Amino acid sequence: MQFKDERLIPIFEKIKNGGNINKQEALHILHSPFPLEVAFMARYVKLKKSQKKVYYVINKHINYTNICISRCRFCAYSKDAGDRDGYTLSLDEILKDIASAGKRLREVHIVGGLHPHLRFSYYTSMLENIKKNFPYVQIKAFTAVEIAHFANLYGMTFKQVLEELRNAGLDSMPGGGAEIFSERVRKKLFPRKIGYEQWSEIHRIAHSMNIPTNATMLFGHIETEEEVVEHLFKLRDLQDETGGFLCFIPLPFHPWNTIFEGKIKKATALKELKIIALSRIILNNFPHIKAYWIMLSPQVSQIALNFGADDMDGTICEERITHAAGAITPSGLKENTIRNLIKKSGFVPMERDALYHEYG
Ligand code: V47
Ligand code: SF4
Repeated sequence: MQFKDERLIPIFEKIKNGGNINKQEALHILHSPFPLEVAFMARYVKLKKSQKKVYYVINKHINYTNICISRCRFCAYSKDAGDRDGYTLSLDEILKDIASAGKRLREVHIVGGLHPHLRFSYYTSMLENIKKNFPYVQIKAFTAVEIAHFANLYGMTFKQVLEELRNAGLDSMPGGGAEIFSERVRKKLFPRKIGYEQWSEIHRIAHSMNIPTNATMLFGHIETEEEVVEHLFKLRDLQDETGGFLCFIPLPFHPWNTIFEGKIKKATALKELKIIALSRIILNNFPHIKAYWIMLSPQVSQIALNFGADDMDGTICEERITHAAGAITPSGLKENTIRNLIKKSGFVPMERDALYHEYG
């Protein structure tokens, strides 16, 4: 590769030698006037990790309640208790929903708002009943934010909460609630939500119990580029320490139906792609980078595969959080559509489960 951006040459040397880039180099990657050269470097890392494979899962998202005491300022999904648009799914509704997805379902992704009144048994019996009725399904559920909420509400330690949930059937945890690890932004956008200290403590405990987890980053709001880089470096250090992360998912902020509608525009596709590439390059110790098509669009996700992503999430069926914030993407995709998106980008579709076992 003949780099037109000469500042990328020493960066690529480091990447090829398996080294870690520094913060200045990370910022240069975001500023480089040659994004296709950045894509080339990220693709190099991707090919070394997962060759030409791109993973997807037959899954279903379940958002059990939109009632939430956190009311983050970027969230269009949550409601206050007592609001007439608030809802909480019953166990029966959840089980029917899962049954409707058919026997090839491999993963349920369960997250919800921080509900002030539900009993802990609502969550444990949800997991137990899912396992009992659908033993072939793996359960990826509850962000670190929900775990912290359960610990507060029910007077338990993080570890006790995780133990009870694991005994009830929890297989892995999603990466949400990380937002951006900046106290400055947290105070402005999500002051009632846990910050990096507690988020990382909960993931550390989960990893020590062999519960694998994911990590996310919400970008394209009021964060600075330095805060993006800082977030990624914190995750790289945490993964060096525990090794328990499976996948990183960058989430572009959707401003519609939030206080930022008309004030902040959604990130451009180019910015989304640069963030995917930067993530792949910095997080060289994460096995997977996800192009979350619900937020990126199927088309941008397809291009993201050439910017270092190696996972397309899955069929999803019905998504509520991003669609409340104005997403115009479909709410679910057929398996064949995902496979074709992957093939048409020149990659090999690989069905997986929540733990990345392959079903070639
Ligand atoms: O934590 C909320 C984000 C997250 C908005 O682990 C918004 O595999 C954009 O974490 N615009 C939940 N984003 C989604 C999530 C996730 C999704 C897919 C896969 C996985 C995984 C995790 O959604 C929240 C928050 O960061 N969010 N509001 C919004 N207006
Ligand atoms: Fe609640 Fe999650 Fe929305 Fe924040 S992002 S208000 S924690 S549902």
